[in-house]
Amino acid sequence: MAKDDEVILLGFWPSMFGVRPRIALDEKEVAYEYREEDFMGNNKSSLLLQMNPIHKKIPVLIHNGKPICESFIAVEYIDEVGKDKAPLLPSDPYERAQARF
Ligand SMILES: N[C@@H](CCC(=O)N[C@@H](CS)C(=O)NCC(=O)O)C(=O)O
Repeated sequence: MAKDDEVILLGFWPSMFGVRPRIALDEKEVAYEYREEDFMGNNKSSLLLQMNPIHKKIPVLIHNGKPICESFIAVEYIDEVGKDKAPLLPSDPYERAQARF
């Protein structure tokens, strides 16, 4: 991701799904804004509903205004966009399949 890109992550602290893209962003040393969702108060943000209208779930990665939903899809997206730094998946197709599993 380019230095001036806007990266926002919608999350919920107890969620292991939410931790996946956070680890990926940290590995790639991407600066991002983390926004905590208020699921305890049953109060989803309008940004979450707008960015993930189908499942209304976190995590949602928002890259320059465009949403990427589903934790593993977000991890792969972060890996592809930042392919010059700290690869997250093996280069070998079989090992990559194993890692995805
Ligand atoms: N398959 C999804 C699962 C995401 C998920 O289940 N998120 C939960 C938090 S752990 C959520 O947003 N729940 C809100 C709800 O169900 O209303 C992923 O990997 O991102």
